[in-house]
Amino acid sequence: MAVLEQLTSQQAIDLEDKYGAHNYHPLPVVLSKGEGVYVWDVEGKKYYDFLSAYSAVNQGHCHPKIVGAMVEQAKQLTLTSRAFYNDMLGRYEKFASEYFGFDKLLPMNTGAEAVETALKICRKWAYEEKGISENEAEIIVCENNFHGRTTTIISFSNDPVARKNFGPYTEGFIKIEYDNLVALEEALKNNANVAGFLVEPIQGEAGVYVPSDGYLAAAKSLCEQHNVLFIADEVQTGIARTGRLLATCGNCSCDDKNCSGTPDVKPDILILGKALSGGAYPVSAVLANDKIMKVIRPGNHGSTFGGNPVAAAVAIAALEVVADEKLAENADRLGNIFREELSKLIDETELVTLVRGRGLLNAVVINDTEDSDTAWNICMKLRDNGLLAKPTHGNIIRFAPPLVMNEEQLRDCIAIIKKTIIEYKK
Ligand code: IF1
Repeated sequence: MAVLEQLTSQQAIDLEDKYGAHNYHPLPVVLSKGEGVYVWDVEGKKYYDFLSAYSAVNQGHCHPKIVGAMVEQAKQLTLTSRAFYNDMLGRYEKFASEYFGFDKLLPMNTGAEAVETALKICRKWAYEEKGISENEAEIIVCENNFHGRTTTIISFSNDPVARKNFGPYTEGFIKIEYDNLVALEEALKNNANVAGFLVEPIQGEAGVYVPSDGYLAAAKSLCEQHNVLFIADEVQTGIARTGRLLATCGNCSCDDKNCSGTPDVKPDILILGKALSGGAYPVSAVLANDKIMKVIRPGNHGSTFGGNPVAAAVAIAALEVVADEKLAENADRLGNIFREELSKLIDETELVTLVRGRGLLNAVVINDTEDSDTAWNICMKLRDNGLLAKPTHGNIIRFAPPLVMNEEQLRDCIAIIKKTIIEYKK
């Protein structure tokens, strides 16, 4: 079989099974085309995408402005490495730093790399600015976190599947319960060497856990009181996904500073990824002000592809799309409709116990045990009905469409989801 000849779905699945490491268990659908809120499988069937590549495709599949920027730059200059300057990186760093309201940006490629970068900056700041003894820094993290899959990051994970048999583990992390200010205050009071607090504004993989109102603001305040850096991992919640530019800080261009009523919480270190490129290219970044970012000096950190000209061009275009198309406002408005309509299922079927989320990052909790396959089977029926979604943990289905969706498309999807769940028979 010629490598690029047309495949059937089964042929594509068989190839991955035979020649690919089995590090995923995908829903059995083989996609070959994407446009806006839609994807098509190799047999030509059309689906609504309700995962958006885990919130990387916020701007919609193959957005013409983003793809156009990528193609134009790729024809000009793709990669210089940081051994030399190029004419795109500085422009991107200025644009993005001002866009999010920080002094500086350190460009990387994947979310996990950006998280690792933030941890390194936090530790170095602790030793050189806070005066913690070298190799004694502690960083507070939350139970049920997801920050990526590197050895250091899984060292502070409590997911046995992500962690077991990957030791020995990196030290220097204190785990506390998410959304628990007493636990955070205790950890800050009882540990003299705390450098930072790393937190997801909403715990995505854990099941779209939205913390109590005021949690993030109070947590930031506790960090300030103890001279500890507040590090926000907005890889999944950022870039308009939750109905604001960031789940922590609106930086809204619109007059109403808190369009979704959530107070602004400015992180000391902001971690971005995924939709920073609109899903067109691996782009991640760490942003901070000079008093923190100054600890990084030549030779401390870097990456061959970090901040390359194509990444720079793509990220500028992706962020311009978010502002031009008012994606945060759209996510906020459509998210309210989604939760209002799906919550009606709680009274219509025993299968649904809860609907939660912010903006267009939502989850439906299925009335079954974590180890049941009910959520998976519902997602298989959703696939048959033309909508793609996937469970996060056992009984929780995440629903996260591209933010370019319009109300008519959303209501069409709500009807598909409702019909599928109501008609589902175990
Ligand atoms: C997979 C999960 C989501 C993230 C946050 C950092 C990263 C992620 C808050 C790392 C990545 C991705 C990874 C992907 C599936 C997806 C995921 F299910 F794994 F947990 F979204 F919830 N911080 N999340 O969500 O970014 O290195 O992947 O670019 O690994 O299966 P990355």
